[in-house]
Amino acid sequence: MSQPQFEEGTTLDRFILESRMAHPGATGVYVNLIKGIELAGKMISSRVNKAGLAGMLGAVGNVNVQGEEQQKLDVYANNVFISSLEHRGAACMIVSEESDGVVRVGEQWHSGRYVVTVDPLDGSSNIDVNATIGTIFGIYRRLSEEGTPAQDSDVLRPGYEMVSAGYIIYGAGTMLVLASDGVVNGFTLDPAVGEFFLSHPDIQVPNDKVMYSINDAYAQAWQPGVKSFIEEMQKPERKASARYIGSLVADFHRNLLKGGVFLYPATAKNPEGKLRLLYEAFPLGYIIEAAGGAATNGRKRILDLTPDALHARTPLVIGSKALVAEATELMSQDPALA
Ligand code: P6P
Repeated sequence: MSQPQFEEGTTLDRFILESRMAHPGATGVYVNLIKGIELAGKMISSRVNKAGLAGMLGAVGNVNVQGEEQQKLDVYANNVFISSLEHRGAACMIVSEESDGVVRVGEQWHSGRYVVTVDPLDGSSNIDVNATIGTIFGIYRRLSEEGTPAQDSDVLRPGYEMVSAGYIIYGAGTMLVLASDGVVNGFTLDPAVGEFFLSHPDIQVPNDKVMYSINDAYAQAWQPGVKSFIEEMQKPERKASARYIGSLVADFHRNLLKGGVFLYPATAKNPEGKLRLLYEAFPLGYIIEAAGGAATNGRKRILDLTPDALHARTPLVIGSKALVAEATELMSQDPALA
């Protein structure tokens, strides 16, 4: 669907309101949902930017459902994201990396039309070293009847059934990247004004840049297909470069804008991979395809997968279409680990 043309400087609010006009049956519920996500992004950005001053660095002494040590900002981001959505009548359920089970909104909000999946603060192991981190979200339109309690079946679905996805990246600046109607737009926060402004309209991932992003500390555990791809990338004639920030949102965002491929493959120790399907691979897979790129699990298109559990993991190969295809061709010949 072609979107109305917006000039740079358009606010996110104007963008989502005018995009609604491209949907004759739109009721404003999606606009309401995105405004809730926008508010959460502003609040998390403000807190992240002064974390060192506000005593918000470090761990809380708990581990989350993933068995990962919870950082104070993880907990804050999760609470802010949920509270920004659960009292708006737009979302009926939230699935968060930081919450063991689904978060169903209160009975008075069962009318909510959308289910939101979220990694409230991806890359949180980088918080204490002031590296770029981010919030990743995916949006499904519910299958169950509006006004009734949401069901697990509203969210344990293929990724291609999502209707929108995005992330907020907290780096040198704060950007909200939103994929909707098959188009990816980037909005940069002006903290002095408190508004997101369109800065990257209609993002298309370059297909000519040879850049790869993988944690080669695990090279001894890689399957042959991964080893062959990385060796191919390291041939002088490929003129490749390598970057690995260790924060999925940061590595993804760089590849989205500049081109390249990010890989987090399965190993014998982690046969399902490390990254999460519902709130990491699916939203980023939705975004990259809308930007002209691709995402697989090393064998199949990520968005064709169906999670069997809320916190299901997956191997991930994501970025420029040609590089993803080259890596997947090699990796699909490896013996299955799971
Ligand atoms: P490794 C951060 O902890 C994270 O979940 C992603 O943001 C990142 O891509 C990955 O893990 C890094 O994992 O094993 O390379 O440290």
